[in-house]
Amino acid sequence: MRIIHSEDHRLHFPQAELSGGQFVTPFERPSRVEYVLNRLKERGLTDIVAPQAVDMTPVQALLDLGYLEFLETAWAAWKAEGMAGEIIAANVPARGMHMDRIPNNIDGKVGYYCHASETAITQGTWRAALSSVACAQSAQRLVAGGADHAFALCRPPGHHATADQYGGYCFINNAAVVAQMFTDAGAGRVAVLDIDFHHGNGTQSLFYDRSDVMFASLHGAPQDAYPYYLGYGDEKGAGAGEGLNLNYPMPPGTDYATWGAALDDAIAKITDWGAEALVLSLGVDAYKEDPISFFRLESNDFTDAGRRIGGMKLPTVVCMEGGYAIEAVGINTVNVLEGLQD
Ligand code: SP5
Ligand code: ZN
Repeated sequence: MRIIHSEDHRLHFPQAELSGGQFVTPFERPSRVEYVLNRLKERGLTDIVAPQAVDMTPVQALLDLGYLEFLETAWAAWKAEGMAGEIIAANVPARGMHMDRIPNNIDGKVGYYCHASETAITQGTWRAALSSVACAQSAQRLVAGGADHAFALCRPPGHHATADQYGGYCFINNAAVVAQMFTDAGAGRVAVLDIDFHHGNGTQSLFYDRSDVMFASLHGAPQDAYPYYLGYGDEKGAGAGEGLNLNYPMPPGTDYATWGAALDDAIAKITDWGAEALVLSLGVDAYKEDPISFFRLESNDFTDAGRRIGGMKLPTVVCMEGGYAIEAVGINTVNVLEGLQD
């Protein structure tokens, strides 16, 4: 399996994450990628290449143009306003306020385009986000060209990013861009399977009313887990997309017996639907030791999950999402990839 990786992810290295009322070193940090790369090499997965240049056409087709311009220019505007620190949203439009009037003031604009203030934007965030989507796009081209699988070692991750909001450590929804590229190339049925611990609210929202992309997500129940306000089981899609959004919210303490049964159900529905291509949003934060999550998967469960997903025999683009138990992120990620290839 070819792996696509860009050093430019390092341009995004925020110093601060607002967590429990304190600024802490972000859970989503550059060394996550080093752990994955080291483990890939240990396991002989050494076909690692840099991405081709980013293609903004599908990104612009899928996402809000004002949002993209905001991401590109936010740092300069923030600094021009005299702000001393990293970009942190301090206010967001809430119940009873305007949801569609965009402030000129950068502080107001940041809140307009943000849904979770744990996530900081820094000087290099835009370029890192573009390098991440470039990795995903190069992986998509390989699979569209006939490869069984390709792994985009995306960082920053993407699945929480919507058409016009960042948050949850995500800025551009890499997996969604891949799905869009498949449909642009003529695929009538593309499935996105999201096994990150957190609900893929961004991906759900981007395809909620579409008939050509199915979205299935296994995640911590929104009553108990970020992103809190989306991811319930009764969110099934709308209009032409009715029935094509599948949420599997699960409670604290969920183990592989329960999680694997949800995975099997999602796999059966993707298969029955007749998906032609699969995008796997691969977070490994369902791991029992993850510091911000509450499932109980063991490392070998990730291998088994990879095998079950590989059993679909679909052309598959894997996009890296979350996973914060830093020493185990490489092992668990590579376990999924090895299972896929079995
Ligand atoms: C891609 C991805 O996995 N994003 C996850 C975003 C999670 N944001 C909420 C983090 C909450 C951290 N709470 C810390 C509790 C430590 N005990
Ligand atoms: Zn996650």
